[in-house]
Amino acid sequence: MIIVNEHHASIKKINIKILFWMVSGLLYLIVQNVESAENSVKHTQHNVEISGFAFVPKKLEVKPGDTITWINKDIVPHNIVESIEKSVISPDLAAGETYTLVVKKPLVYHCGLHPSMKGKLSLTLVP
Ligand SMILES: [Cu+2]
Repeated sequence: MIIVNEHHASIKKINIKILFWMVSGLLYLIVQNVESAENSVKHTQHNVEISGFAFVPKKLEVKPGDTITWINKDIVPHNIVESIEKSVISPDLAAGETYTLVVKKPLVYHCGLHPSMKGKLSLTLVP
């Protein structure tokens, strides 16, 4: 009787081990798939020129993870302030200076030094 019980116990142990490895393998495959799906999304670099007291282009459709670089082509400083919370995005950019941001969410913005200068980044949903 004791021998039979031990035999059953060892089979259970082996089954639990097999189950553990199967679950681990499955999780690994799921993680790999999610990672490759994320890597297959092409991120784009966009430039926004600050020129003639305006953001050019004023509106831009971007994907999460895209990079935006603002380039100040004016001779006066400008900056970028998020318009809803009024949170400062960039420091003052002197003539020729740039500021780069990786987009994570839509952005409605203006220049804190010249509030009539407005811009918008809207997000395109990635399929
Ligand atoms: Cu400005």
